[in-house]
Amino acid sequence: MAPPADLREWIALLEREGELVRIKAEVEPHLEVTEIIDRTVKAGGPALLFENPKGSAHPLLINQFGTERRMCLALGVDRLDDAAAKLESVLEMQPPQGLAEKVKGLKKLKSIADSMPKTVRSGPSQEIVLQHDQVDLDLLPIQHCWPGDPAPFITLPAVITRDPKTGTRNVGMYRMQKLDSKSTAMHWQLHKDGRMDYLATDGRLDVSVALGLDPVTTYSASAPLPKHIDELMLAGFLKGEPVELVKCNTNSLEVPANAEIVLEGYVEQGDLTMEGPFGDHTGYYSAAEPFPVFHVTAMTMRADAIYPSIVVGKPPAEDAWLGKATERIFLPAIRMSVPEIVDYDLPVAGAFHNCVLVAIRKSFPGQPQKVMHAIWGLGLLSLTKSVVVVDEHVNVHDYEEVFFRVTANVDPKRDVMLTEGPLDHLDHAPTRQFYGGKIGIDATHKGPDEGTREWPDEIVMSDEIRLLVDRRWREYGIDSDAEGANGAPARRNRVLRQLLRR
Ligand SMILES: Cc1cc2nc3c(=O)[nH]c(=O)nc-3n(C[C@H](O)[C@H](O)[C@H](O)COP(=O)(O)O)c2cc1C
Ligand SMILES: [Mn+2]
Repeated sequence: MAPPADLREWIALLEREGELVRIKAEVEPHLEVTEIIDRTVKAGGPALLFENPKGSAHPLLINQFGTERRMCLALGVDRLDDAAAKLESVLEMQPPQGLAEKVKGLKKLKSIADSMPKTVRSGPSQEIVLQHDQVDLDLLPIQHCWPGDPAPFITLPAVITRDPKTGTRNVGMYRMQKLDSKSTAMHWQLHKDGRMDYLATDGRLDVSVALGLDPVTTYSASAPLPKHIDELMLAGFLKGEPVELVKCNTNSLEVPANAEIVLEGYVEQGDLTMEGPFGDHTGYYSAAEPFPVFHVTAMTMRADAIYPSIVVGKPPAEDAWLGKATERIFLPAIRMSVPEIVDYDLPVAGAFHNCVLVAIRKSFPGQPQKVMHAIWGLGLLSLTKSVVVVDEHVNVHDYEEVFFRVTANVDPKRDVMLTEGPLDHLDHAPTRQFYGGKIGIDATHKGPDEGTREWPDEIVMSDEIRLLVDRRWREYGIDSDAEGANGAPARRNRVLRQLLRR
């Protein structure tokens, strides 16, 4: 099933699948939506379309990505790993042998060629054009998310810039604090590509912001691609068709033709404002800091445009599944440079940058430490504060099992590595912002070649008896979710429950 072509198709799909509730009651975008959505997300509830947000004629869509099922529907896959598999098949391409393989190879290459965005003459995102004096952010139901926030924030934007030197496009998701009816702050954190584009100009940088896209393109804005790769190409690849773009009216950029709303404008060197505090995905308020001012020179939209939003806060929040999609989709790319990685998990409660659990196929001493260093050197994963390494047969998504391995297999003096390096912009724990301690825990089995005693055998039931009990299970009349060859369904449920636990 192809992913939805625009936000409206997406809403229709959610509705058909029983995944969306329309709310007719007038609801206040100031805090009230947050409390509703926080309860809904934490209960695994549906996407919500607020049809009458107070003070705006535009409906507000929220929680479109709030469950694993919806994230899969968004990407048009049955499992998030299926999206990764598609990428893996391209990354792992080998020189083809024989005609059949050559044809298959060409198909894969075509899927890459078809991923490039293409410019079209017109699109619904420009049905209405408000320029200069007509620009009015007050038209939108921008949410004031948390009590300590100083203003409303646009929370689900795709922010588009071009590198002034190379011309490469970048699309990122960066919150935007509303300053007045024609400007916002632009929260480009220290390690992000948008900020690099900003720093590379000595004057003005054109910026356009797309709101209300098809879900794959929205997701792609949050994906941590290397700087030289256009996120719209990833979107095109995952969608299986190119993202269509239209030229902006008041700056040099192009924006998705299918957007609900577009803000065109610019930022300028030296033009900064205090941004924040903001109730952030760390579960705490991130401190007020200076960030560039985004001046809006045009606001274009569809007639009856729908405004998209998301609330981050104490995990788990809606962004959990955007993060999980990235975790899955990037695994094949990570394996390209760290092939011993079998699987990994970024716990939602660890706000993604605080903790990585990684299972490796170990074949030499020091390999867990090699993998820790590799993670601390890989893209935005380099900001990870703690890395836990386990053996390949450990299920890293089962946090109780990881806890078991860490407590059982670790000699703290031998297996804990403390080091230091760059930390996430939002990490409030280190003494100094951006830089501090890191911990690596080697919870793998060790053996004499690593200078330890003989490692004991793990307790495992024989296959013969397990199969026998599988076969006879119903006969015992015990019933329960322990049913199944190896308790897999029970374990999966447990993992899901953990994810949702506060
Ligand atoms: C809901 C949501 C809000 C985000 N807000 C910000 C933000 O305000 N500032 C920021 O630098 N990154 C933010 N991020 C993370 C970036 O979108 C992410 O790191 C992305 O890779 C940035 O794109 P870039 O790598 O092209 O810079 C947010 C992510 C999500 C899912
Ligand atoms: Mn980027």
